[in-house]
Amino acid sequence: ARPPPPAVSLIGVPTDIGAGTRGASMGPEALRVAGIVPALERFGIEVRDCGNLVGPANPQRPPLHGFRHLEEVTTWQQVIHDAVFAELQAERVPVILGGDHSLAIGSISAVSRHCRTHARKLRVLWLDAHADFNTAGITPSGNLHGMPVSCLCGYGPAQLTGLSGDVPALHPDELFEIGIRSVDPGEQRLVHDVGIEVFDMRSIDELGMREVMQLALSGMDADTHLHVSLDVDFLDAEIAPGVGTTVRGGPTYREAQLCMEMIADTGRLASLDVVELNPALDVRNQTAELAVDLVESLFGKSTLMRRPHVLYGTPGV
Ligand code: EXY
Ligand code: MN
Ligand code: MN
Ligand code: MN
Repeated sequence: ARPPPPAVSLIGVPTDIGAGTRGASMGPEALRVAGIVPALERFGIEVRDCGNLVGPANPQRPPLHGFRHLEEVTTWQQVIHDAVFAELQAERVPVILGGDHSLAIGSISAVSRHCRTHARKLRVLWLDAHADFNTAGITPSGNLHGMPVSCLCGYGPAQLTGLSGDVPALHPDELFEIGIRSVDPGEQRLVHDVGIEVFDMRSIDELGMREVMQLALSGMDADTHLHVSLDVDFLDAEIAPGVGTTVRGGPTYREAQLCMEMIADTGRLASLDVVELNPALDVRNQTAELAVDLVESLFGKSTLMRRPHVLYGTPGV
């Protein structure tokens, strides 16, 4: 049977310091306005809204040595790491309301530290249009929201790679990227050389979302901590206009729902980032409302009372 509903802690991260376009700093409030608290409470989940973290303002400076705002981003990540780690240690499920995607350096570093402390296995699903695997040497923009995965895997400045207390915070074999359809030339080479498992849109077209998710969720067990990093630009731009870096050709509403439902079926979701929502670009808060819909599915909303699923085993076995 499904485990009892988890206790959730919402942590707002109102910053756009790692992005090229301003506005993601308003994301946490837009998700609250879209009803994220009652949406979760409806399932019997105890929700604590921890409010918003506080960090440096966006200085809007040009890149320096391949990074924009490295010092300010670093300060944010330390604050995020500490807040997320505290909720995990209290046996709560942190849901981080972004904020640009650089925040995942802090949140996943905390998850990694927590897993190490409790001898748990880590699985990260990175749902995104982008690989987010740039480095200072290859980035076309200097924006740190294009670099969180490389930093977590140990490719980046020490102040960002070392937050978990161990480098790398995330091993490539703990990570699956899904929905990818925009990778810069130097980034393509690095993703290939490091051996990141990427289910790009072509894989979803060819295999279907169901098989992709079976592969991405296979091999988990009762000791696995599943972290989902949901960049709302994962979604097709037609249904999710409220993001700064839209790329056409993303998952449809139903494909995205199936993705979330299959994650919920594992019963292993233990932490979540919802990032890159940009209310300044949204239309009547529809992207925030869509994100809340998907979060409901992630926490187990389903149309029917289906038979409780067991964990996904190895495909074909
Ligand atoms: N790859 C591009 C860059 O590094 O500038 C765009 C990155 C966008 C990152 C978004 C949030 O996922
Ligand atoms: Mn835990
Ligand atoms: Mn991203
Ligand atoms: Mn993205």
